[in-house]
Amino acid sequence: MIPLPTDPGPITVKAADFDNDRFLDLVVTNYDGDTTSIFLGYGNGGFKKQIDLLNRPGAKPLGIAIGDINKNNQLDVVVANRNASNVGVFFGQGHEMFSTQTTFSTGIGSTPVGLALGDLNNDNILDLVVTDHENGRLVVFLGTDTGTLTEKAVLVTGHRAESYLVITYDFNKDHRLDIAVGDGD
Ligand SMILES: [Ca+2]
Ligand SMILES: [Ca+2]
Ligand SMILES: [Ca+2]
Repeated sequence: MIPLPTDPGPITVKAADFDNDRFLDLVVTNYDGDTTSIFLGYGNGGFKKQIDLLNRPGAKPLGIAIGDINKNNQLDVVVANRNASNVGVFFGQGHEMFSTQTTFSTGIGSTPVGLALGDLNNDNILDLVVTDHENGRLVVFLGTDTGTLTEKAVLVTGHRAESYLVITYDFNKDHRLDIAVGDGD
């Protein structure tokens, strides 16, 4: 194992090829550091420079979803800012650059933790599902081709569910994505 230095409190890690060099890269949310870090992979198990993206102080970034939200052929990073009650999007700009964070509220008092991207309404634009851990809710956002997320629905999982992980998948093969959510911590 090769240790990678991160900001304090690394909590979630996901892999994707952000710079289109066919080597997988890593994105890490640093819960205590209120940052999101990207490590670009060499392909030999090594990683080169770290890109540090700033969440708001105290935001406590947690879950991560990766996809091309605004359809510019650059992967974007969506982060659940648990204590800021929003999701933040860092838009990929190419050349190892990302935008500053654009936030979308998940509701006053909400505690967003888990994220899943998928095209829920079959318009060829990614949509976002967010688990609201403490309140037993799922918040569904529909995407637009400009990268804006519009809140579409709030689904209730129940207060005791304490849902965290969420995925989208076409479970019943009707060509419409379904949502599955894991209960509990
Ligand atoms: Ca790469
Ligand atoms: Ca993009
Ligand atoms: Ca869609």
